Amino acid sequence: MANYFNEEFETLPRVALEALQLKRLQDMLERIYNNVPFYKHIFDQRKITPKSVKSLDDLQNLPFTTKKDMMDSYPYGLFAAPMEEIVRIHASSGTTGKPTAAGYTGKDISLWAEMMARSLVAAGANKGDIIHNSYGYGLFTGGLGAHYGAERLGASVIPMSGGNTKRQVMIMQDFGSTVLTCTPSYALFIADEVKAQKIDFKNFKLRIGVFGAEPWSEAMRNEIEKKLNISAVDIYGLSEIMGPGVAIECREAKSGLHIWEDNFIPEIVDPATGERVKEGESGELVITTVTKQGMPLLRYRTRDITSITYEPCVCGRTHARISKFMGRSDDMLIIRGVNVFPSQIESILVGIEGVEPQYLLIIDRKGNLDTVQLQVEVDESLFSDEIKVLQVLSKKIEKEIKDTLGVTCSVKLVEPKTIERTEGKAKRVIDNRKF
Ligand code: DLL
Repeated sequence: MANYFNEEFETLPRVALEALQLKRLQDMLERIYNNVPFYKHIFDQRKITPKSVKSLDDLQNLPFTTKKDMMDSYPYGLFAAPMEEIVRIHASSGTTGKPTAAGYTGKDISLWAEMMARSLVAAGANKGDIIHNSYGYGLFTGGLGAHYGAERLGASVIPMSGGNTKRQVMIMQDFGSTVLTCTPSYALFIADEVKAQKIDFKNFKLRIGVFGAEPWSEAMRNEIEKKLNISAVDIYGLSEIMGPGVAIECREAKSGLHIWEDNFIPEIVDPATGERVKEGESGELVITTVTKQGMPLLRYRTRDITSITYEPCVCGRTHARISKFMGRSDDMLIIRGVNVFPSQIESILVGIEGVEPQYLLIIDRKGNLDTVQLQVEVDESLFSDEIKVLQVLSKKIEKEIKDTLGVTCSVKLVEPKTIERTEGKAKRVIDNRKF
């Protein structure tokens, strides 16, 4: 089985990789300075020119691009290529107000397909695979992104999109799907359906899962691998930068996601000060796209919290690895002064027998005090049991959360399958506080 999709670039020695990054960065700066008035304006204001950048280190003196800049330029203000060259437009899922639009030239689409093909191979897939793609097709980049990558690899892609889970299970079994691509929460949803139909994943041909678009813990990986009888890896991406395939775990290490550095220069910064943090320390991921033509972005603040390592990896890829994401800086909840990421709750729940990692956090403010109710689904086997067992279980969850996160919450156990499932990104928090 091939180990790499593009061996030369995936294993480029670091010195060569960094030289390539610098060259591409300098070209990209010229491109945005000459074609995007927004960038010309801030460069002129700060008296910087594309020529000011002589080394990769100089990048940190350049301005950031933020989500707000994208919104202010909505929809096409940051495009660097004329509309004649833009062949596709995607948009972020944006929960409030307008989405952000991203335009791609034909070259960008081709580059994206290669990044996704590299990612699939890193996950362990190859030409002979049948890729069951349950990411949503549409403005969301998941469906089409994974689709083009699978085709570039030369695998057979089944363009399922999300929804109609019964049919998904039938197709998966009948067509002998070997790779599943979807959100991790939807993978668990499919597992529930398989269980409800009293079929066993051991009778399926599925062997690999490529899951992303939302944070998921190591504990959730173990749960998914066990339930679906597969090897599962984490994939990262965002519409503003490209979609799925910006970074991927390799099947050999499953320890950090290789970010394709020949196209994306990553930096990790302190979200409050914007200063770079040390290797291994967590902070906000900032990405500069050095090869994109349609909408190149300079130092884009992703708001995703991770850390980076340049340590060599057993798989032989030389591209740096970012750690599994804690969540987004704007998803971080501050409950009675304590910082909490929903993914930490998930990790705790996966470790407790009798409950499913399906939960909903409801936060209110009574007087000046935050109150938290955590609704958790229990296992079918437990729900029919006597009240006392359920009481003991809720106390146990409350104690684990208090001990691990330092947050007091009241747990409400709910019947199996009562918490709303989505085929896309899971909704885990309802915050009723008014700030
Ligand atoms: O979620 C692109 C994607 C599709 C990635 C399919 C992976 C698989 P957006 O809808 O623009 O794009 O959302 C991007 O989702 O900034 C992160 O906050 C979050 N996200 C994406 N992948 C991961 C991941 C797609 N593996 C936003 N772990 C990003 C944690 C993730 N969060």
